[in-house]
Amino acid sequence: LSRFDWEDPLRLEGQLSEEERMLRDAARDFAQAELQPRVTAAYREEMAAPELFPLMGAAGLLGATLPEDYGGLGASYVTYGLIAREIERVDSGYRSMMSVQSSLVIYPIYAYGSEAQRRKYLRGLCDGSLIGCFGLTEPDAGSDPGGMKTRAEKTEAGYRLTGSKMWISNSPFADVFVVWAKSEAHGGKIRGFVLEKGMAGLSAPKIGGKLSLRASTTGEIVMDGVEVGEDALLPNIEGLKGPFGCLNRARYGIAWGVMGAAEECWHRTRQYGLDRRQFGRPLAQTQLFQKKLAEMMTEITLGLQAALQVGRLMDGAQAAPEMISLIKRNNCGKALEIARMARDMHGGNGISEEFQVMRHMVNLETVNTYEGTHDVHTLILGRAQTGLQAFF
Ligand code: TGC
Ligand code: FAD
Repeated sequence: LSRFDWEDPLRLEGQLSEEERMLRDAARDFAQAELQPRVTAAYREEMAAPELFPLMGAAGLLGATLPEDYGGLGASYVTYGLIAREIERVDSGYRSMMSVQSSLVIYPIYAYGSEAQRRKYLRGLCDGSLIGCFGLTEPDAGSDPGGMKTRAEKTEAGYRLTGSKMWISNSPFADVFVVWAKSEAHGGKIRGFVLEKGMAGLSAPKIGGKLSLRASTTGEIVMDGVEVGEDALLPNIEGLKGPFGCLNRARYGIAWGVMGAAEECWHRTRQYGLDRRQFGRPLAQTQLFQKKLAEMMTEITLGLQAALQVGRLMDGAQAAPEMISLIKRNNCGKALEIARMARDMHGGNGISEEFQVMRHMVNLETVNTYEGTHDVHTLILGRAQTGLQAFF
């Protein structure tokens, strides 16, 4: 039998290709060099950070799975997950900026857009010279996006959009807005539209007072009769499966990302327990402390292994949405538990920004809620095995 590596108990490393490891290392170097030094102040001051997009773009972190022809790297979904893990090791808000851009803006324009839309937006979104946002949620339609009120009315030249979106990552500084609306010209079906900053009637006020995900900027999207041409419509999708197709990818990335945040909490806590002495011995030499470290190691190892399996299935076009619900739900829930334990195990220092763990804990409250709440994914998994709809 061979040696046990506590940092990689089931040898994830050996299951990655050379290219995946290389891109993962580049993402880690970027995150540690560019993001880690700024995150404590950015979180405290709730700083907007649009300047990070070109930096992430130059590092190849935006739209990594997109073909090279359109500005991506042609990377695997496993690589995309590894990137999310490295960014979220620093902060869930920074991973949010990346995953909205990659999965919720670049992906729908590529998958559902016309060739002209792809050529117009994708390169800029991949290099970070354009910032995107995704408007699905509304003040009265969160878990139930089918209840949205935003409407697209047909005009002579195209459409007029009216409605408002709530809790939209990146919207206050976005250049490109992918928004979903019920279109009367398409029998009231949900359709996607690409709007641009500066259009008459379009505004995106910032939402203040967030106690979580403070390093990511969140806003509304207000559409007060925004007139667009036919060329703003995403032509190749209709119905809720349009936004859900994007959410599948973002939720998958989140399942990896939260494991990065959890690993950071785990590693910091282990070190803290080795350094901090009480009752004449290191905290790490107590049974309760070791039990909690064992829980952390176990859940993270299983969560990463599950995310890798779903990633391999995605790369082979074999993944089902319920698999993604399973890992999004479980990994977020476990990461949140781990961050709460880490906060507790740091004692008083655990509430200090310097020790980082409480920021992760508070961020993970958001991540457990967005992209389908923990309970919404519970109901998706309940429906999958009973055939019974329990949402309403
Ligand atoms: P339901 O009847 O289940 O489905 C309606 C249509 O959609 C299709 N569909 C999917 N297609 C692809 N992938 C999926 N995961 C799909 N889920 C459903 C389905 O086949 C059907 O198609 P068709 O052709 O038959 O019409 O829809 P429902 O209205 O009963 O919805 C149920 C529910 C609760 C599961 C769903 O609405 C849901 O997932 N709610 C959660 C909403 C959510 O996740 N919002 C996220 C907003 S974006 C965000 O949070 C970004 S955070 C920033 C960041 O990522 O960092
Ligand atoms: P609600 O749907 O009102 O849910 C409230 C509670 O009720 C939850 O616990 C939920 O699980 C529970 N619940 C709901 N329905 C049921 C049911 N049928 N049975 C049992 N329990 C139920 N959205 C976007 O479109 N784009 C973005 O970029 C984006 N970014 C976000 C960034 C942040 C910081 C946050 C906080 C949110 C963001 N969201 C975004 C919105 C997010 O997706 C929604 O907040 C989420 O889907 C939940 O919707 P809600 O807030 O309306 O909660």
